[in-house]
Amino acid sequence: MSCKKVYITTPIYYVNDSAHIGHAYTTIIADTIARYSKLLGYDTFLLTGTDEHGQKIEQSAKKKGKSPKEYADEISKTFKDLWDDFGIEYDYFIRTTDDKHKQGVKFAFQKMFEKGDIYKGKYSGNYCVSCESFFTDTQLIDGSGCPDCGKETSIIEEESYFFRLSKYQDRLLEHYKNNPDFILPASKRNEVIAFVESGLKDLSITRTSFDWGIKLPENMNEPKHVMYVWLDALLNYLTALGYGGNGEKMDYWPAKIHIVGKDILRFHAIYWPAFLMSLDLPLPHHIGAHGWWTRDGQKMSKSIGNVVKPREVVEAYGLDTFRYFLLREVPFGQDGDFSEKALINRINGDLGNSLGNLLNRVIGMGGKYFNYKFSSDLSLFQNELEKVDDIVSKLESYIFQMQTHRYLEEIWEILAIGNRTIQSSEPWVKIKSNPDEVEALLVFVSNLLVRVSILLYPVMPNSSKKMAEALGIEISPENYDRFIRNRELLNSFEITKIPALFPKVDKPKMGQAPKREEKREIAEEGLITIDKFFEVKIRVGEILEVEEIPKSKKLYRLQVNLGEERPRQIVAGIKEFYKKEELLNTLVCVVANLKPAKLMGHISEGMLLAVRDSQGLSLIRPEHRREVGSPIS
Ligand code: ME8
Repeated sequence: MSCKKVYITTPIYYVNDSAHIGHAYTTIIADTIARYSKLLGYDTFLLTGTDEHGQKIEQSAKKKGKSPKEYADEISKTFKDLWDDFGIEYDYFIRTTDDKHKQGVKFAFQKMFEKGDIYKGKYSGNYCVSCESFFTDTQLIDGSGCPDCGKETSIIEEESYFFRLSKYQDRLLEHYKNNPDFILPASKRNEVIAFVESGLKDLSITRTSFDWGIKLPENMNEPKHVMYVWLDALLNYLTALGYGGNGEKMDYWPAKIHIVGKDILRFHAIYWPAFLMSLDLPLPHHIGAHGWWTRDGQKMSKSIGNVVKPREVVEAYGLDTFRYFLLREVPFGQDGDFSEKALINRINGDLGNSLGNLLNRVIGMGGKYFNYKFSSDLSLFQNELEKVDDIVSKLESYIFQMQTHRYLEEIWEILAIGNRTIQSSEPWVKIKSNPDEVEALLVFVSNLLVRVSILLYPVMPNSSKKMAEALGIEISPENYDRFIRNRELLNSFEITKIPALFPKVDKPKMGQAPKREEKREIAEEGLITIDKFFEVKIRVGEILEVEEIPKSKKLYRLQVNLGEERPRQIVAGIKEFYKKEELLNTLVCVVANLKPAKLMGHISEGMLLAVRDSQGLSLIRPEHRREVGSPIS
């Protein structure tokens, strides 16, 4: 067996938020790939951890009245506890506040500096605190909006050290060209290439505007500067292996794959390889960028209160089903939507009807007809076995190409062959006339299930172990070799009865009833007087103009007549639901005494009333035409 070393990483998570489905997704994919790699017999190292420096975290801590370190300790622990409770088999949990990490980052900085890749200059740029990123003028939305999160950026001018990113532009392009699977999936590769081709500017890598970060090496005598959080964070992939210290695990480098969300691909596919080139280290084999999760079709946000909390899902539906859903529901790289309905469909369909049912049939018939022991040769099923072998031979490549949904689809094809063969052989009829054929059928299907249980282990470790136990085998690298690589078949089985693995789910379980109760209580407590209601001035308005806002998918800029001297400008997030002509010269209801706010760089002087549900958004309008400016009560 090979003792190849495989290093797999998740992003390190910011400690200004608690874990949500996006974090769980990245971590579960990484855990799946790591478990698969271990089944293949590879010496595997899985890294995860928390990203704890930077202005954003400094500010969040301040809001809670805590020191940044206290705050980071608290949140970092919630991530670690979650992964422990989810059985994530990480080998090391790194924190960027660890001394070992700080020492490694300083070492790297010194090395890049000595190489001539770092120089001192002045930086003036548009900075988004939320994303901890600078943007060029052309990247901004409407002159000041952050292209990633939409929030206002501010101009920061400060003395800064720069990394000569521009020097690596050609080498990066060369690398993408020579290694077409460096960025996975392929669809994301072109975006990165286009960005690099458009010209790389040197990167500001120190800050003097805040304090919560790693200081520069002492011999540089620059106490005001702290390192840019992305330089600090990316280097975690090396410091976790002992880089800049005892280097004891550096033989795991280069990483097999860094798994990241699409929003942080640029940092991993451009900055990171350039830093590594500067440090004269080999580049990772792959950067795998996954898509974005929404909930019931809507972007998740704390203010809407629709963030999917992984613990809640797992408490309601179980860990393995959640893992299966995440990996099966969307092709890696594409955006996905979480809804309880979709999850329940996967549980009742794929897991209950196909997988659970096949196992139940073997246990049921095996028990009833053969007292749980059956044996036979498999000559009757050669054709079916060939088809299964064909599928099994393709599976390994899907995993490291990050085609986890394909991997699962193909396993379900094996299950379909099993279920179809039972259906067409009608064992319940044949058991009287030809019990030998029924016995052979059960041996055949049990062999399929042996393979499926091993293949599913990386995705659903607990259920597949139970399946394997029922079939009398163990899940191990040795058995992966026997049953998957060498396609060995067993001629006899002694099986054990186990309870149904995936009982049918009849109705949603994620604590909906209590939530409604809670809401009612809040509603009663929150009763207001009529006077309070009249503090809100709502008026009838007529839309006179509708304009698009460049680069905004959601917003229109409207001019609305409220019967005043001049029309009001209102920026409204209704573009996805209304065409311009459906709005022009129509009546709407407008909150007229709302404090003006800036949205994507445009002043908005009011708010339209609308209702939003699972079918979309609908404006609230007067039933009959009424005079503009009329008050609504
Ligand atoms: O970016 N759907 O940390 P982070 C899918 N500290 N994935 C999502 C998501 C969603 N709705 N929301 C977030 C950072 N993510 C940096 C990483 S690595 C050297 C430094 C993903 O906590 C996001 O894409 O903001 C990212 O991969 C991960 O969660 C961590 O996000």
